[in-house]
Amino acid sequence: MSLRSQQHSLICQLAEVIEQTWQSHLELSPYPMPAELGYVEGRLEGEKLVIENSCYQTPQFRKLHLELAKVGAGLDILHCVMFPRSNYALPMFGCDLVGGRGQISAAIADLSPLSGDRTLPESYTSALTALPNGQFSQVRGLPDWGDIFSEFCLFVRPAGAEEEAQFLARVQKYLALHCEYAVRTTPVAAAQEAEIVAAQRYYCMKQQQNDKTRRVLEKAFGDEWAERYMTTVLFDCA
Ligand code: 18B
Repeated sequence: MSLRSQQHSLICQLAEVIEQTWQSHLELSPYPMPAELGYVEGRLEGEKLVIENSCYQTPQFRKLHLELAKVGAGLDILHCVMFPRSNYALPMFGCDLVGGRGQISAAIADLSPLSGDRTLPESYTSALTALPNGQFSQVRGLPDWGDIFSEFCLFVRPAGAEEEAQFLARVQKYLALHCEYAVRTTPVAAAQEAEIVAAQRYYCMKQQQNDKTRRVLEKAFGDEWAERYMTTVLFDCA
């Protein structure tokens, strides 16, 4: 990927970790992404925005999406979501890194529950509780729409290389745990799928309310394009 080498080192490292974990644990096939959305460049007002998408699907996941974006010289973004198929009762892995010029301002990662009662499977709760608590000096508060996230949601501004390494290590564990669980999971009965679909809809509807993401896309591509991108590429419903 051409963007990757130009981005903040934590973004490059996390992109590597995500792809390696997917490749080593899951059975990847290509995901049919509209050709015009694989690599996108925009510039309306303000600076140039470049987006690179890589997408896969697997027996358990309808879409694995890793996106790298660069706005001008100063803003680097990594966005990743693993969307389970509607017949798999799995949480939603999501992660967002925003920063540039040497500093990541927002590092977010979560395994978000998609069950009707909005709780994680017991094996996630016990594995995540057992992880060592990171030492982060700047923990950030979730926005109003953030009720989709679990109690294990990590949202920090990592201060320095040591905290960046801790963030990376923790996300690597979230990913490995999630992939290992996913491949052991059997599909649910058809009658349960509606609940999973509804929970994914709710998750996507909330994420679409992130005005910080929307504004970046609107400034480069316009309001209509941003709306279409947020609802069909970033957070499409099952
Ligand atoms: N996101 N993020 O993915 N976002 O996509 N992101 C920001 O320092 C983009 C996800 C999340 O405090 C910011 O404040 C763009 C996923 C949360 O109000 C910017 C793209 C998750 C916040 C962007 C992108 C997620 C946040 C402000 C498309 C979680 C804090 C940075 C490539 C699983 C929101 C800052 C708040 C912030 C931009 C979370 C600029 C353009 C999957 C919670």
